[in-house]
Amino acid sequence: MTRRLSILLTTVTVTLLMALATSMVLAEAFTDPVGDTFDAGGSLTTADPFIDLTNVEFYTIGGTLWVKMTLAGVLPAGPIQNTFIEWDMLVDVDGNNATHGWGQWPLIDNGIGVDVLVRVGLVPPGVTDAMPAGGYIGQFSDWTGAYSPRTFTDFQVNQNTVAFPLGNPADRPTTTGRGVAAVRKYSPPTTFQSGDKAPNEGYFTFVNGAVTVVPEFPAVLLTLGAAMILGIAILRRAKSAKRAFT
Ligand SMILES: [Ca+2]
Ligand SMILES: [Ca+2]
Repeated sequence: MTRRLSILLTTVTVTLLMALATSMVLAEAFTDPVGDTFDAGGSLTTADPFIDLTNVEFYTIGGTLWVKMTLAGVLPAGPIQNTFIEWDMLVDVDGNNATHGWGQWPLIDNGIGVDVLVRVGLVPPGVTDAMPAGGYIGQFSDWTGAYSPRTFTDFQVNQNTVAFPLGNPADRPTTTGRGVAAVRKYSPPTTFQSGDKAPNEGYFTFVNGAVTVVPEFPAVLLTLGAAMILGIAILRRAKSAKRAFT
């Protein structure tokens, strides 16, 4: 009985440790579930198909990392009255959760310290003098000095995909750091209505154009793993103590 329990605990622990060891997977394209869009409280909610991420792909053009997001439906052909939508890449440049120019919003950023927001937004008519008719706009924000997002125009919106470069439009360096892809819909433009993100837990890491995903393991699993290791040690000690007295 004790031996069986020990074997079972060992097997489960080894499985858990293997899962932890293999959680960093090198890849360039990452899938996201269909239908996992959420509301401002984080609860599942029905959303427009162009809010629902299904795939996030990374590739390099001229030394700059690009992201291409695939959605469950075709993106709007033009601006929508009283509605703002954005397809975001939230980037933690310094890998430090304590620095976050954009603020903190775990529902969207999964807890990383976001220093840079690169996005393609769909601006409604009549809200900005720079774009009175509304439309798609590319923006890079890093919150250095006065808040003044840099715009860029070489983003691509095509059917159910949106692609854009992650580098600063001023010099377009290769982006390094960590990131989360997100989609947000505000309607009216100041009220979060629905969103999606990828990965759903954890973040992507960028190193010289190579991207990995690091899913953060729930603390309960790590605690369970540690408890099992402790349990095995206690069982083995008890067993050897029993042997010593027989
Ligand atoms: Ca999704
Ligand atoms: Ca998602």
